[in-house]
Amino acid sequence: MSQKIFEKKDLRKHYLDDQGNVDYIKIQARWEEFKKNKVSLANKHFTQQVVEKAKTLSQEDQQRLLDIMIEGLTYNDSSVGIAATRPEDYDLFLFYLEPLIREYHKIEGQTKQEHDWNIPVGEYVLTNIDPKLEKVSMRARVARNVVGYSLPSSMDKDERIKFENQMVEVFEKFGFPGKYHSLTPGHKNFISDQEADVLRNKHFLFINMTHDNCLMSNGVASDWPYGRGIWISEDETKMVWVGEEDHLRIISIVQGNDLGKVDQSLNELLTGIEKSGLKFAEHPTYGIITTCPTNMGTGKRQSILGKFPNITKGGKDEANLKNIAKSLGLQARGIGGEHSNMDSEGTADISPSARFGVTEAIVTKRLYEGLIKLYEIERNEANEKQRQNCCNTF
Ligand code: CIR
Repeated sequence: MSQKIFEKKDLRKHYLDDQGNVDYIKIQARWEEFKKNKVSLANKHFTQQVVEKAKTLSQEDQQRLLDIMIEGLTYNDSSVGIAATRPEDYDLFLFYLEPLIREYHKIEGQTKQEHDWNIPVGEYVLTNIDPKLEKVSMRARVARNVVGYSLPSSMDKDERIKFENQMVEVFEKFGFPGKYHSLTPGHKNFISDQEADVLRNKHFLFINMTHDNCLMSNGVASDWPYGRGIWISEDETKMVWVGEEDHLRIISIVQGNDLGKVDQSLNELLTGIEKSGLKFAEHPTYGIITTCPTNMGTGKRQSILGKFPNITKGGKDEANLKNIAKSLGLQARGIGGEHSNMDSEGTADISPSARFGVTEAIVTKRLYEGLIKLYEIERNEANEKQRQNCCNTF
């Protein structure tokens, strides 16, 4: 039986008193209940001091505070459980969010996000790791939110449509040949569900967000599919998601073996969008402002799709790859992104975990250095398997 998915506007009512004000007793009771199982960062950092400080805010701001943690209050399997509602949340609620951001990004002492896109072409070449890595799907993306709009978790339908239309104007004149595909019913660039699925099968377009409990509960998926779409360059190497977890996810996909080339392509696209006059939300300390605190800093995620049949034992032991990747500062996900599965060849999307306190250039370096070690482990596992097979024949 399919599970009913609830929306933010219904969920938040559980944490209000009879007058419609935020009820901290109800919130704390829920967090305590969850502590028996899994403790999200939103839960862990909602201390008594945070409650006391929160009570000094206006009721309007207290309602916002409830909104930013509604996902964590709803689902016991959230690991972070936070979705910011507007860029200012990272100032107003810093008394709650700062320790959480520090813990997630392992920040010690004072750190200020710096940017550096000076990523050399010809230095991080995958065939130097393994000659078989000649034609690899390499991806990089940055998350961006535009100043002047609420973040996706608290946009209303009109604001989503207005933002999408502003982006269509950018795409029409920013100088890259390509096409915008809109999921908004009645939009001049509308595409059908079938056409959208073709783009999903190519791993270009994001999923139907209403299928994701987290995104439904925190309001990011509200008003689906209004204001959502994707711009794709003619050669299908550059893309922009509009209206997913952040206003924009700016993406480059390159088939090849030089990690620097994907960065070059991504930076061209990002610069093109910036030159069109959009101003991206940025925090003086925490860098690029994103809906999920996990993406703060560079907002950059860079990955390759690699095959790890030996570490994953033919795709049956995804956890082994995830654990090894983690120990190397990498994340391993399925081919369809977070929460998706790997195939029988152990095909996984591998990226560095670091987003904050590293520059864009360091993200690429970390990916390359992590891959050197990961492929070495894969080769060792293959050799070990071969050795066992050989001995078993006697
Ligand atoms: C959680 O808290 O478990 C989810 N909201 C996912 C956190 C991972 N990051 C993300 O979606 N950008």
